[in-house]
Amino acid sequence: MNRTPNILVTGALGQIGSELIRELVKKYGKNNVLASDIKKPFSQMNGVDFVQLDCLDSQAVQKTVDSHQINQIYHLAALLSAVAEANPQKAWKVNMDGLFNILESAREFNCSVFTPSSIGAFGPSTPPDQTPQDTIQRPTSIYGVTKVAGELLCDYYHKRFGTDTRGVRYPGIISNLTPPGGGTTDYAVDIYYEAVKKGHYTCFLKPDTNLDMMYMPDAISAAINLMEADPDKLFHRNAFNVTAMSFTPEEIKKSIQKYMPEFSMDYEVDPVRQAIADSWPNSMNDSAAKEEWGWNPGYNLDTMTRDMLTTLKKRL
Ligand code: NAD
Ligand code: AKB
Repeated sequence: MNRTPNILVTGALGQIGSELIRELVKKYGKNNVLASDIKKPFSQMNGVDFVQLDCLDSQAVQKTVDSHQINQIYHLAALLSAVAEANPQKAWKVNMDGLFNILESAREFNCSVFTPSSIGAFGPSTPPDQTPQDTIQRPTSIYGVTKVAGELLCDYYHKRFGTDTRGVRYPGIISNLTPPGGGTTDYAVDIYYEAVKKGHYTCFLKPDTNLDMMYMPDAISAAINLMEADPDKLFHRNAFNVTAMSFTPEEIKKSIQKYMPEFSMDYEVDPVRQAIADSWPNSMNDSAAKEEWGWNPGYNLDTMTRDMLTTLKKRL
């Protein structure tokens, strides 16, 4: 981007938004970042401006973008896979109508837009190993349906109106600041909290369920680096496969046991989340992101485990 970004983040109080805001403020300064969410924040957000904004209210979205002279939007407001499956009608509204309202304001006020897609955009007929960038996308969860439709809608706005839309297909994100919002990959966050608090975790996915994952610092740099990438180099826009590691519950257990040998785990499988996980890839191929904008994750399972346990032991 040539312009100084004046950024709006929707869903800013969620797992990713709460950490993205910090990095955006570090990079662009407080005066260039406006946080928003349908909820109110519990505390002052270190002086960052906050506006309560429901993405389903198109006029409020338009007014916010206009009055704050926004020229870049990170649209994170959404319902995640497990929550979405419990209320598909609401998931369609939030994930689709919310995105539509953001894209319409972006078109009108000439904003660039980052919208995360997910490994959820793939389904059981997708090649599960080294899942290619361009491949079959027939997801079976409502979350996945909205993610594929969202990718297509963002590409449409780029092609039809020239709106600068960009996105990644995130894997499960692991972090220690804000708890995850109700997804299928949440076990890989919960396990660290329970390891530190109780030395034991009961996992809701089967021991051999392989899924792509990523530590939060890499997820944040993926978003910011993609938004800063030279548009001429972007052949794909919505959305790039990005991954940092792929593991099963048994493998993350062993990784924790390297640092906490007494840690134990058992299983009580949740059939809804297991079915969703079984429909997602085991591991994605993210070479397009590497080639087109230099994607390069910094953490693997071992370095992430060390950092998660050190941070949580200090805090809990
Ligand atoms: P989250 O559930 O933690 O946060 C979402 C936020 O959106 C919440 O704070 C919620 O209050 C807000 N919200 C809900 N409805 C809203 C509305 N109508 N208007 C405004 N705000 C509303 O989610 P997250 O994990 O931070 O995910 C952000 C984005 O990244 C989503 O699009 C999600 O699908 C995607 N993603 C996340 C992961 C992950 O592992 N966290 C993985 C893949 C993709
Ligand atoms: C979920 O499990 O719903 C998210 C995701 C991978 O999209 N964490």
